[in-house]
Amino acid sequence: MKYKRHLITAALPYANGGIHIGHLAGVYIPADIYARYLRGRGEEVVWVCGSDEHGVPITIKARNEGTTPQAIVDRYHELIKRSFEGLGMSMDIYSRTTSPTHAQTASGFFRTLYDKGEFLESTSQQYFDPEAGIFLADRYITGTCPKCSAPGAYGDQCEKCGSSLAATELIDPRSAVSGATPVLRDTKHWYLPLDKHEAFLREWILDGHKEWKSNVYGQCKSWLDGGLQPRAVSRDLDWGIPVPVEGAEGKVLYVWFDAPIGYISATRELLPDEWEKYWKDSETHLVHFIGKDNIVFHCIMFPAMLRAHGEYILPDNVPANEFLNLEGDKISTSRGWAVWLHEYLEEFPGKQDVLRYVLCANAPETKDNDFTWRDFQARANNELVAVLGNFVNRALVLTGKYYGGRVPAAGELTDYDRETLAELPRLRAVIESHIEAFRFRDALREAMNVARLGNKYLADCEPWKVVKTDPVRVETVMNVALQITANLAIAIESFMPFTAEKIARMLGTDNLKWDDLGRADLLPAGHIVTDAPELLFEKIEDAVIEAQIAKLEATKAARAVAAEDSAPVEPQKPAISFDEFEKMDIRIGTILEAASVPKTRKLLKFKIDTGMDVREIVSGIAEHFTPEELVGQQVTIIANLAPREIKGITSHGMILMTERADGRYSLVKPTEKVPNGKTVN
Ligand code: B3M
Ligand code: ZN
Repeated sequence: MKYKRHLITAALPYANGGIHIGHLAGVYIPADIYARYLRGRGEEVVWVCGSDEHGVPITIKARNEGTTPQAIVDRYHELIKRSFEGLGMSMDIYSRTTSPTHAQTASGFFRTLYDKGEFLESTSQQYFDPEAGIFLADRYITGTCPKCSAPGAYGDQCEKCGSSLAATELIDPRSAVSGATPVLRDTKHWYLPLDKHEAFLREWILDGHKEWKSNVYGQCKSWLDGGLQPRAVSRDLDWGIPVPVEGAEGKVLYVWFDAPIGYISATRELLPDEWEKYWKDSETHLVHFIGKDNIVFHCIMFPAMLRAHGEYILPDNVPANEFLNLEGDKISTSRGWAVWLHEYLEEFPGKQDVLRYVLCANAPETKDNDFTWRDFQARANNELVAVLGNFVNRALVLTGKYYGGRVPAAGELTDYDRETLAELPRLRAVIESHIEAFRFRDALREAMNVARLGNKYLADCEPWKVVKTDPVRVETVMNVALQITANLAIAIESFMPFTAEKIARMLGTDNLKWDDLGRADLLPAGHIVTDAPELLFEKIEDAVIEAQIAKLEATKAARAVAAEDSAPVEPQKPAISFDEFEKMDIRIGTILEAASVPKTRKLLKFKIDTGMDVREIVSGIAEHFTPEELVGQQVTIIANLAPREIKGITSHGMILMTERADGRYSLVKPTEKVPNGKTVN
């Protein structure tokens, strides 16, 4: 290795929610593989992480829950820390940006840049809530979207049409804190002039780091080609690191200025006397693990900050991953569409490595990828159980059966034995080249090829048959199989540490290290291995997967209904005259018959007694009602709607109903039984 030491950072998760599989696949599992691998190679490694506890979303969550931001971050900091530990994330420290060390480090960093004149100061107009007496962050201002007229748009974005907005564009702005109409007031902020660092960043990245992943390099290039602008590094908020400048009361560091410095303060906490050699010595290899939405902050903003400060090194690589989707849809905490790590650990005890394996094998390394529970089951059963678990189990069961768990001496090796064993150092070299290029999916596949090599060797040598005719040959075969098993434990340790530990324990070894990988003499003749091996993995049944999918759908539906309860209602349609209303003939009728429409999923056809006649009406509610439960119900229909042909059936009218966000429908009907044909006015 060409570096004296390695400093690894992983994006600091916001402490306003749990960790989900998108975070793990994007950031934390790659970082853990890389850290474990380097440690396994005997390298000097420090991996820092921690909770990102400032920022507006945390204050919004606190307000919505009627509690304090500190209570929110305390809750989620603990949850995240515990979850990471449960999955074997081996960061050397998991700190937090509400720590005193961070406050001191971040404000000191700001003050250094301020004293060096690295900031621009500018006064601009921002919305102020006269009732609450505070300046309003964009998310705290709502109003009508100027682009699509939807109500409930925020000061920075309209969620209905997706437009990015400036708060001053909102029509009829309101404070989300007090409901008052906000007023524009002057406010001073400090700006990092990124444009001043543009030429340096262009040369440093576009010329100096052509080896960066193409998704990262490409995003940096488009940011730089777009031209960099000064970026505010302070905010009018009462939650965050106070700006350490006289006259800056009520102002805090912008969370994206504060948070990356969290990497530095975490290192200080971990190594009070040695942290500077990690952050200020050019022989440190600094790697940031992040998701693609953080690229600009880690490749443009933070390096500009570090350069402006002048004492720090810059990152050597930022191997950002793309996004992981879930069952074909974006992961969304607000919509409840996520698989949470803390829930997985509870519902799949002892299966940490199954999740680690699937999320690495399916990682969105170069493009967004999709996690499905069916794929999770398939990989668990067809790869972990059938390949890895099966090989280790056969090697140990046969050794137990033939030799009481004692490693037999190898006799004369055949060419095939030698070819097989020669694969081990080759696989080691391939795995190393992939990991060091941050290609963890490829590295994992090659690590699993050690197990495939073992399975093929046993299948080709058939010791269970040959033992009857040539027991001496089988001693060699089982010796080779056990050497492969020991190599496998080493090869998978970075990816599946829990399984590697189990294999090592069953092999009676606790000192296997990376540099042993590739050797054929790891288990000497006579060494004792377990003669009662435990199964490394168990099959995951359909019912388990179906329950997870049902849970996802139910959570999503519940969140949709909850969101609907607080969402702004559809704006009223343009007014109509009474005469126009008079044209509609709205009646009460009774459903006499109901049946599904063949070859359709959504349609039901009805025979409805309207008091005037019995007519056929088709309605798209087959997914929400059974025909049986509708027969006999009274309904409200628009009787004089022009007939429409639907799937070959002429529908004479429309049944009125309302739909909830989770797809539940409600019929609009009289509160007591009325004669069919009664008009509705
Ligand atoms: N808190 C996480 C995110 O954007 C953000 C990372 C900070 S790393 C310094 O999801
Ligand atoms: Zn809009």
